[in-house]
Amino acid sequence: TQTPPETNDPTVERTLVLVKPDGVRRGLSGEVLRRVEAKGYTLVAVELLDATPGLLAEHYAEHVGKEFYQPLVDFMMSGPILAVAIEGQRVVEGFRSLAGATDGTLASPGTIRGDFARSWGSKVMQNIVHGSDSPESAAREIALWFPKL
Ligand code: IDP
Repeated sequence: TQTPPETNDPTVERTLVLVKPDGVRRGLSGEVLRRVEAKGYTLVAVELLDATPGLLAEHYAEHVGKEFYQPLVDFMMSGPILAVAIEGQRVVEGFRSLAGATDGTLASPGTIRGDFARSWGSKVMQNIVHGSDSPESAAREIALWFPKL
C-alpha cells in the first residue's frame, strides 16, 4: 500500500471539534463542517452523540470546580453534540482561528462565533463550537470522544 506523502509531515495534526448543543439546535452543523472543509481540512470522524457527565468531567477537567462548571455541563447535555475529528497542517491553531474568541460578542466577524454567537448573562457558554487548544489536548480529547480512532 502507498503511504500519502503528508503522513510523515510533523505539521499535520488532528484536532477535536464539537458542534455544541446550541449549534446543532440552530442547524449550524453543516455550516461548521462547510467552513472546515472550505479551509482545506479533512474530516477524519464524525458522530452525533449525547454527552454524559463522566465524559464532560474528563473533557472539561480544567474547569471542574469553577462556578460555571455545572451550568456548562447542563448546557452540554441539553441536546446532541456533533463530535468531529479533523486533520490538516497546523489544524489545532487553524481551527481555533476559524472558531474565534470564546465570548461570542467579542469574537471577530468572519469567525464561527463572531458570525453566529452573542453573549449576555449565562449565554456566554453558548458559543457554537469547541476546538482543542493544543496538540496535546487534541490527542487527549480525540481519545475521549472517539475511543476507536
Ligand atoms: P474555549 O472554548 O474558547 O477554549 P475555555 O476557556 O476553554 O474556552 O472554556 C470552555 C468553555 O466553557 C467555553 O467555550 C464556554 O462555553 C465556557 N466558558 C468559559 N468561560 C466561561 C465563563 O466565564 N462563564 C461561562 N461559561 C464559560
